[in-house]
Amino acid sequence: MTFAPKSSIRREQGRGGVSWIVAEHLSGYQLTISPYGGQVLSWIRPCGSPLLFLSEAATFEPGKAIRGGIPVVFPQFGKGELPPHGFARTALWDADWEEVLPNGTVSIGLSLRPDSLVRALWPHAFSLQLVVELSQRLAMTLRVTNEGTAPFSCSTALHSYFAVSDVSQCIIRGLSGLSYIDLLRGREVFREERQEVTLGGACDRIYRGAPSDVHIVDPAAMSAVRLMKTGFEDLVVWNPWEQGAKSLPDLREGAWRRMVCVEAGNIAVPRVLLPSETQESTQVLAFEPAG
Ligand code: TA6
Repeated sequence: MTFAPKSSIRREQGRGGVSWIVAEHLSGYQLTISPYGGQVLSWIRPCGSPLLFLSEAATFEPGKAIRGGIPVVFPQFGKGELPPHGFARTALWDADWEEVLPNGTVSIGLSLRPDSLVRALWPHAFSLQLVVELSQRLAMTLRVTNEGTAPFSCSTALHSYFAVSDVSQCIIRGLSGLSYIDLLRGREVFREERQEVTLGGACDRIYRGAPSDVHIVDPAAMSAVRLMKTGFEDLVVWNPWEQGAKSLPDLREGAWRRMVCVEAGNIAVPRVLLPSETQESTQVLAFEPAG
């Protein structure tokens, strides 16, 4: 008698007193999501190799962001009137469904609506929905709805931390010809001429009008992650490098070398949502061997 592999989903006691959602697809890919922040914490290949970086020094305390995985950025990107990258990543989301679909895809729906604390911070009626689907790919759909009677402006992003052997060897393909805002050079705008973008030091760039398809290549691992996006205009490439990492207490010494952030988002030009309007954005990640 042969047993066909099946997908599964369960709850596990996570850190910070939160119950984590742990899913395994019949292909062997695994996923962990924390309702705190609506945050994917891990995405692991069938062989056990993690494709996302999660800091070993990450804090799992109320009010603090978890460094790693795929934080959800809303309604503000970066620093501003609200906490850095907004309040969605430090809020407790509702888990609306956790199920295995007939085709074996694991589907998880999370949502966030403003509580009194959030309304005091940001007086707009909104709802966020994040749908995460694990098959041999990791698909995420982020929906922002204006539930109020007046327009509001917001930025959104999926702040993905990718695990790499050595960021100084990492190659990002698909950005050539784009203009980018360089946050390390006074937000000046430059043009990317390289077919293959490599990082030789600290990098904090917002590539504008980025294509729907880019590759993050880890030559040492002979592998790549393909990032496919819709409804996200920009891509941020970030690594603090050695000096910048020293100001991040939730990043172990030297850990900066094993991560690179490539973040799909609507950042350079925040989106205005009219009453009842929904903005839908998707990101699909797929592992690919890369010779
Ligand atoms: O993603 C780029 C960025 O905005 C950088 O400027 C850096 O601040 C990074 O986000 C990390 O932000 P965090 O608030 O998670 O430490």
